[in-house]
Amino acid sequence: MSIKYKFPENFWWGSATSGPQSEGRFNKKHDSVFDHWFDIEPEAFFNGVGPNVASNFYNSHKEDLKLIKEIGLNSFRTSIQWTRLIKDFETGEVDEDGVRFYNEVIDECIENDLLPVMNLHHFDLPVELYDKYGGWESKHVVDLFVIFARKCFELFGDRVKHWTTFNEPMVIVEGEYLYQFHYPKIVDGRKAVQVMFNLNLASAKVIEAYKEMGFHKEGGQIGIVLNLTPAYPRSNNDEDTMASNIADSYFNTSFLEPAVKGNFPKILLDILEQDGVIWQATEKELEIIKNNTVDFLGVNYYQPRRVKAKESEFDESKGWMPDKYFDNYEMPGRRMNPYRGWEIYPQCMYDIAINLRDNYDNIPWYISENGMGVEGEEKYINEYGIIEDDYRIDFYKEHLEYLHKGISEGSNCFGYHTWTPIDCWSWSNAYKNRYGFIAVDLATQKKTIKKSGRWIKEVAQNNGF
Ligand code: BGP
Repeated sequence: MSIKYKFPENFWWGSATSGPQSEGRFNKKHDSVFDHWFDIEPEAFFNGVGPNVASNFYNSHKEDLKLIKEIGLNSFRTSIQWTRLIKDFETGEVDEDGVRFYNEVIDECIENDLLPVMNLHHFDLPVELYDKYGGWESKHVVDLFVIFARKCFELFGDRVKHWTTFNEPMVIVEGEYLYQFHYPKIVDGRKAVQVMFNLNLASAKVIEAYKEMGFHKEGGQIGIVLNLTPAYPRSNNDEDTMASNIADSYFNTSFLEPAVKGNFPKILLDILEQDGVIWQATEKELEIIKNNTVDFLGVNYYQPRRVKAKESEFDESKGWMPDKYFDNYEMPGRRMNPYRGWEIYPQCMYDIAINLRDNYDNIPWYISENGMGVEGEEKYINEYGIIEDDYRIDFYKEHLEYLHKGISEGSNCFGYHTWTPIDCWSWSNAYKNRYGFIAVDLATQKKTIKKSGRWIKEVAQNNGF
C-alpha cells in the first residue's frame, strides 16, 4: 500500500475519554455535578441514562485497555476524577480504592504500550464544592484543586509524564454559567467572567506546583486541552470582522493566550472593562498566570464557529452576555453532522495548525479530540456483527489530510487523538451519539471493534495512510 500522508516520527496515534464518561460511579465516595444532576433530574438525560454504569471502565479496564492496544493505538488519555481519588477535599486525604484504581489503569496502559496522558478535570467538579463555595466562582476551590493536583503528581508522576490541567475549561463557562447545558445551569455573564479567570488561574497554579515538585527534570510535561472553535466572519466587512474577533477573544483566546503566553487578549480586556464586568484579580495572581504557561497544548476540534455582526435584538433581561456583540451565523450550504447538529469543516484543522505556528510561537501541540458522533449505528452492522462505519473513516481521513498539510508547512503537531476509543457516555446526550472505534452494547456491556478500529490500526502501523 502506498502512503500518501506520512506523519512525523513518534507521532501519537491515540484516543481520549474521561473518568466521568467511562468509569461508572462504582465505589466513588463523592458526587460530581453531573452525578448530582442525574440524581435530581434523570429526565434531562437521553433515555434517562446517567453516569452510573457508563462503559463500566471501573470494572473492565483490563480488558478495555487490551482492546485499545489491539486497535494499534500508542497513546490514551483519560482523566482522574477528583470525586474518586480524594476523600477529604480540604486536606487532600486520598481514598485508597481510588488510588488502587488509577494505579492499575496507569500500569496497564504502560503494559499495553499505551502512553498515558492524564487529565485532571473533565467537567467533574465535586458537587459539595459547588454547594459550599460556589464551585469555580471561588478562589478557595482553585486552591483545593491544586491540593488534588499535587496528590495526583505525587502518586502517579513517576509513571505519567504527560499531564493536562483541564479539558475544555471554556465549556464549563458556557455550560454552567451562560447557556444552561451543565448543572447548575445558571445564566450570569458576570459570574461567567469570574469563572473564566479562576479556571485560568487554577491551571497556572497547578503548573506552578508541577514545576516546583521538580517533574520537568524527570522528563515530565504539563499542558491544557482547549476546544478551539475558530471564529469565521460571515463576510470581510468591518462589522462582521469585529463581531468575529470579539467572539474569538471570548471563546478561544480567553484561554489560549494565558495558557501559551501568560496574558489575556487586549480586545477581551477592553470590552469587559468598558462594560464593567471585568473579573476580580490580584497582581500576584496575574503574575502566577504570566509565569506558568504550558509545555504543550491539546486541541479539541469538532466544529467551527461562524459569526456575523449583531442583527437580532440583544435580550437585556439576562444581564451582560457576550452575545451582546455578535450573532451566530448559519453559512448557506454548510455540511452538517445531523445527529450532533455540528458543522463538518475539516479545513479548520489546517487553519488551527497555521494559527499556532504563526501566532503562538509554534508551540508543540496535538489534536486531543476529533470525532463524529452518530446515532443508530446498529443499522450499519454487517453479517459478521461488525459496525461498518465508513462515514467515520472518511471523516477522519479528511481531517487528517488538512492536519498533514499544516504539519508539512511547519506546524509543530505531534499527535492525533480521536474521541473516543470505546463508545462512552456523552453527558446529557448519554449514549445517543456514538463516537468509538469500539462499540458498546449497553444491555450486556459487550464490546466489539468497529470497521474504523481496524482502519486506525493500519494507519498507526504505517504512521500514515
Ligand atoms: C467534547 C468533550 C467530550 C466529549 C465530546 C463529544 O466537548 O471534551 O467530553 O463528550 O466533546 O461531545 P458530545 O459528547 O457532547 O457529543
